[in-house]
Order: sequence, then C-alpha cells, then structure tokens
Amino acid sequence: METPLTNNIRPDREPLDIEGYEQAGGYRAVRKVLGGMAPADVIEAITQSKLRGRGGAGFPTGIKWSLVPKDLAASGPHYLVVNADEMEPGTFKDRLLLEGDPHQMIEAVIVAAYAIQAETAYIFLRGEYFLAERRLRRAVGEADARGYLGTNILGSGYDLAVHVHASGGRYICGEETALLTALEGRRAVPRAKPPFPQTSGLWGKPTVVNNVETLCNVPHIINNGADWFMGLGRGEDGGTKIYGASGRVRRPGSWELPMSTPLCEIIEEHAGGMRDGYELRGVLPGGLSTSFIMADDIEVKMDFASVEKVGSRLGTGAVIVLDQRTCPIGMLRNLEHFFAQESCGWCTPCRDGLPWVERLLAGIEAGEGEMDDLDILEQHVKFLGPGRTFCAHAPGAMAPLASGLKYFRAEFEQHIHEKRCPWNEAH
Ligand code: L3W
Repeated sequence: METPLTNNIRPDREPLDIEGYEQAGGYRAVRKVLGGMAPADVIEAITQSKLRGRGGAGFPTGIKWSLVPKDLAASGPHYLVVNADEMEPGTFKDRLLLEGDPHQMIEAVIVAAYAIQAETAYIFLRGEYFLAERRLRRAVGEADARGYLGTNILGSGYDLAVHVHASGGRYICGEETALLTALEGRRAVPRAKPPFPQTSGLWGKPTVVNNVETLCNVPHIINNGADWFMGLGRGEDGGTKIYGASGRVRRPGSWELPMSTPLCEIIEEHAGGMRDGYELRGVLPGGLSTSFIMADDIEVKMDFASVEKVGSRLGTGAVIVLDQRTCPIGMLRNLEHFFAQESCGWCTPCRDGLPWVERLLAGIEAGEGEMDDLDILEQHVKFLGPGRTFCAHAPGAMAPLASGLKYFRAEFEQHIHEKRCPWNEAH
C-alpha cells in the first residue's frame, strides 16, 4: 500500500529566497542582536528559555554556550559548528528544516556565532542531502550579498564566514568529536571527553557544536522572548519538538508539535494510527539508539524527563513503531547490523563486539540459536555499555538490545526452542 509521507513543515510554504524570508520577518533576530545586544545577553536569553539540545542528548544550550571562554584574545579563534549530519535511522527532521527554510538556518547560525564570538561557522551536512546543500549554498550566497555575512555585518563591526561542508558519509561523523576530527580532514574517530569542544574543539580551539533543530529555535527565542518559548511546551521542557513516526502507521511523517505531546497522540492523530491489520507492540521513541517503550506506556509525554521515567530516552523524537507482524528478533538483528557496520573501529569492544552481537542475533533468528546465546548477549550489553567504550555508539546500540532482551524474552526462547522464526510462516 502506498503511504504518503506527511509533515507539517512544508518546503512549498516557506520562502526559500532571501526576499521572501525577509518579508516574512526573517533576519529580524540578526538585526536585534547586532543592533545592541552583547554576546552575554544573547546567551542569557537562550539560557532563560531553557532550550535543550534536539540532537538526542538534551544538553541545555545556554549552558553549553556559556562554557566557551570569554577572553577571546587569550582563547580565540572560536568556532560554531552545525551538526547537520543527520544519519540516525528513522530521523529526517533536520532535512525538512534545511530544505524547507534554509535562511532560518543561516539566521540562527549568525545569532549563535555572535553569542560565542565565533567568526567562522561550519555547517557539517550529511553527504546525501543534495537538495539541502544546494539550498544552503544559495542561502549563504544571498545572505552574503545582502550584508548579513562577511565583514562588518550591518555596520556592527562583527565579521562572520559560513562554510557548508558535505560529509564523507559515515554515521560516526554525527558524533560531535568525530565530526570535528573529520572537519579537520582526518579519519573520523571520536576524541575523549573531557575536554569538551566548548574549550577544546576544532583545531583545539573553543567550539560549540549544535544540532540543526536546536539552532533553528534561536531566532524565534530572540524575537519573542524566553517566556513565549517556555509557554509553547505542554510540560516542563519549553518549545516545540519535531517528532516523527515510521513503521506500519498509516501516514509516516514528521510534525512540529508542542514539546511533551503524548506518544499516543503522535501515533493516533498525526500518523493516522496503525494500518489495517497491524497492532502496535512497542516503539523506539527517538531513533535506533533508544530503548523500547511498550504499548502499556503509550500515553507517555514525549519530553526528556517523562521518556526517561519509562526507561528510555527522547533521542531525536523520531518514533520507530514495531507491530505484531514483525519479528522483534529480526528487527533487532537488522538494527545491530547497522550499528556493526557503522562502528568506526577505533575501540575493541565496539569494533569486535557489535559484529558478534549481530551474528548471534542472526543465528537465533534463523533457528540456530542456543539458550547460552542469551547470556552472551546480556554480557555484551554490559561490556559495550556506558563507560566501557570510547564514545556513545556502542552504548547506543545496546539500548534497544537490552530492552529487547527484557521485553521479548519469550520470543527469543521460542526461536531457540522451535529452531525457526515463528514469524516466517505465522504472520
Ligand atoms: C560540557 C559537560 N558539555 C555533555 C555536551 C556535549 C554534547 C552535548 C551532549 O550524543 C546522543 C547519543 C546518540 N560539560 C557536558 C557537556 N556536554 N556533558 O552536551 O552530550 P552527550 O555526551 O550527552 O551526548 P552526545 O555524545 O552528543 C547524543 C543519540 O544522541 N542519538 C543520536 C542522534 C542522531 C542525530 C542525527 O542523526 N541527527 O540526532 C539519538 O538518541 O546515540 O547517545 O554537545 O559536548 N559536562
């Protein structure tokens, strides 16, 4: 069945060119900030708004910016890097923002770069986002020609150059320190944290790395204020969130909704519910590297704290739905294949552990597993978990597995005892 992809961020409704963007009120935040706000005032406004990172981790944006050293002469130059390397499976929120409203991105970059006193900014873009790249490059050129970029922007004395960099195309490039290493032209392996990029980032200099969606909130907070932003949410976290839904729902898509919109509302109202003949068993709430939430918790509010309370993470807010006609072991094998393939190979637990996990799952799915395999999988959950590897890649891969071993124990055992995949014939 054809399922039209839906979203309420419509590229055909937003102005792509600078004239249209300005007519719609665009670049007002740049004028306001460069017309009389000190960098510290901008950081304060973002801190007050309680904006939290929308890339998956939810770190407070104002705090991140405030960790950049203030004495530019001693610590400079500073850099702003937009993490637009959107490769989390099921996630396509940033693509919509970049393709649909490129000048909003450029305006956000100018405000954020000014706040942290950076005179160079990079947009590190997923290599396959060809349309976004074209539109961003055009927007940078238009902004430059209009005096929003370059030297002495709008007569303020502030200079900024923005570069669009297309990624070579590995998932690990989205990990912020690997991204910086890639941008420096080296093999994309993560770096140890601390030091965090805010003090030692690109070429060892203070650098802020922010996700696309996070930054796109910034001009609106500057224009409308922190209270307005806080009031947009339906819970403790302010603002909106671009949620998504994929799987056997009627209308897969992405929607900008108030932060804390309940999961059931996203699925029932926006994604149109499950397709005929399919029932929802559980979801991965925010991309692959989150833990399963089962149907019992379908009313959870989709914000950072509420999702943690039911044992998962908000992540990217891109909900991947598991239905009763899909083998959960097959789903886990498929997603661990992705993680194994995308390991950068730098640290041993991740490089060797993930392919081993994939092999065990493939064996169980094929009816060749043994009960001991479940213990070995549990051991991997421990040995590849938080604190055991160089970055969050392998721990991210273990989140769906750990919760899968908990919630789908009966299905694992059924595969092993019956020596076959029950889904192959029954569903
Ligand atoms: C200063 C501290 N800064 C943390 C900063 C840090 C970073 C941000 C978040 O991974 C997850 C990952 C993916 N002093 C700090 C500090 N920071 N502590 O805050 O840091 P962290 O380490 O919590 O997370 P991370 O390494 O950035 C993010 C998961 O998100 N994910 C993937 C999303 C993928 C996309 C995409 O493709 N667009 O968004 C989804 O869940 O697995 O676990 O800036 O420097 N003490």
